[in-house]
Amino acid sequence: MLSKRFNIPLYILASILFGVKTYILYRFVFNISLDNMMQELILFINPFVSAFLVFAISVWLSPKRQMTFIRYTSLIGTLVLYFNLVFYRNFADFITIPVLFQGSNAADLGSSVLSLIHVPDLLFFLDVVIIWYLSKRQAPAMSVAYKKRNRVMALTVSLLLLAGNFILAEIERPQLFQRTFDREYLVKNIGVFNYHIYDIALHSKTKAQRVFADGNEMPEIESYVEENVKSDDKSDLFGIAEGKNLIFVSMESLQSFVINNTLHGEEITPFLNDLIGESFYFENFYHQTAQGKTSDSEFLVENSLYPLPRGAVFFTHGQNEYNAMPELLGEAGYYTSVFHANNKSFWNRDVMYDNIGYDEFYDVDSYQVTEENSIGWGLKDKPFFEQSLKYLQSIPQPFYSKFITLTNHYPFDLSEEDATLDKYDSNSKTLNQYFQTVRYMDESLKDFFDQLKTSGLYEDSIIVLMGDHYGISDFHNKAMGMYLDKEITPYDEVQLQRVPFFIHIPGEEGKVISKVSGQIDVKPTLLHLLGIENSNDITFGTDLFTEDRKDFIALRDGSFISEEYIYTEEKCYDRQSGEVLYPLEEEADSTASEESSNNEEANMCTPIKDKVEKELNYSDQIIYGDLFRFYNFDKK
Ligand code: GP9
Ligand code: MN
Repeated sequence: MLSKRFNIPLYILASILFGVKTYILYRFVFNISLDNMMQELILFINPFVSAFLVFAISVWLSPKRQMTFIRYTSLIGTLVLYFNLVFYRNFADFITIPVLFQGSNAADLGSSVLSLIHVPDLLFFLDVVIIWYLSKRQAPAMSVAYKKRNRVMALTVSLLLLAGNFILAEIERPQLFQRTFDREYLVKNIGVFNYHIYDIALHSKTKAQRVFADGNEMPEIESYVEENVKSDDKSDLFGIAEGKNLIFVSMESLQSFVINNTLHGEEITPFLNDLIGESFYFENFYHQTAQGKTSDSEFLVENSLYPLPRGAVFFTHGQNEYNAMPELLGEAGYYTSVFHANNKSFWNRDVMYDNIGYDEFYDVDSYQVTEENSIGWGLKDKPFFEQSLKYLQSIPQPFYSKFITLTNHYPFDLSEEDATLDKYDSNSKTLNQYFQTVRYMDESLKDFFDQLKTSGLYEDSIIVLMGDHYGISDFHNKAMGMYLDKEITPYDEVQLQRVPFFIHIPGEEGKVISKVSGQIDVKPTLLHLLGIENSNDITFGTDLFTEDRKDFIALRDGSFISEEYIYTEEKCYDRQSGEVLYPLEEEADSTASEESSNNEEANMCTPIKDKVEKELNYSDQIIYGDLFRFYNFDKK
């Protein structure tokens, strides 16, 4: 009747009703943050796109079946939405396949499920009732034997809509699918149904790679690690911080080039510069992250394994077996926690943290976040540290606590009153603002140290500070070149991947350490200082205080840095001078003969390059195959 009068085919009516309902759910039940008009637009479009995509399939069916199809699609679709709604009420998150089958979560939900179902929810099924009524009572009038032309038309329209939605999503969040950093982002951009399809695909792929692994891969990897990475040496510093609290601060987007450097004649990081004098400071320390950004740096630190070449390992392999720091420290009697004022599901942290043995995750819900105390990504670093302190004082000691800062994140926005350094003046707004947020972070760290001192926690703790990854990409090379007063070559790009790494042990004298080092080395180094024996571990990094160390740092793209060389983009450079050693300029174009100094054998980077490839590949195998489930870390 309804659709007759307006002459709307039932599948279109069903799509509209379902779309409206989904949109209401997105907008008013799921707490989806919308930062700009584009996001609003995408969120508005995607419910209708997905609904139309499915309901439009009905045009290919016989008139009678059409009605059945539309009826059940509407019912099943509503149930899927409703399950998500109930799940969301409890977990403020979207269902993933692993979570659905994860015992503890299901049990959590089971006990409280009744309290999550509300009577007004019945309204949620209103459109299903309408569709059932129309499809039963008005079937003869509403069933249409669609002509082939109309069928093809419906299919074309649904695919075009889908493509349009995906294109907008890609513009809004580049590499959405490869990065898969947050379920909320996925739902926001492609809708809850496409998100489920994606989740199922990702899950099946991960499962398949796991299925083909049987543990036979491990001995080869083990002997590689034994020969190339491990060292039996213990430095004088072994156990120097035994029983102390470990406070780890992940400094968002902080690169080393700002350390001991100035802007407009002023120090950019006065606090950190002073801290160098009282800490072990590693001036040639590299981040080794890829698409998983902060989460990749966390993965490196906790496991001393490499993150993956694509995607965020936190997301794609958050359920693997690991032998991570929180677990090891937990066994040694530590209470382990993470402090980070962002959504717990960002980077799938809730799942990963639980899996690697963290006792507690103080996420955004543990903080008072207001309009005044936030900027950009959320709570500013100063109130973040301030508000964290009460928790830190209340947890059992010794503890391992990781703090993840946020203010120095792209696009590096800061309000006037928080800025204590003038902007830089170049063609890059990003770089211009970066110095201000870096300074703000430096001040927040100073405050944090003061708070640790007044609270009495300082003396019993060691404090580790690390830059998580670059903040200024090579996209800003021109402005960066202007600031550093040189032209940025691929060699400099590698050198710009240095991030600050401080180990501050109260009472210990400071020392600047120049050896080449990286995030892969953090776990063995910290365990060494805390006096924790971990001889069966499989790691690709080594303790930074022992002499007998693996002599290169591999970046995730296959570039590497050794004491002598830097290799990147198929060129081998002298690390100190930056001079190209291979291939040699004058011969680069000539047809090199066998004897030429430009054959591969003359490339002094080749031996390490081969090792780097091997090592990255072993690390990937461990993750893709979930190989640690076959490995006994307690043997001997
Ligand atoms: C988000 C924070 C920043 O929670 O870790 O993420 P990033 O984009 O740097 O990975
Ligand atoms: Mn980061």
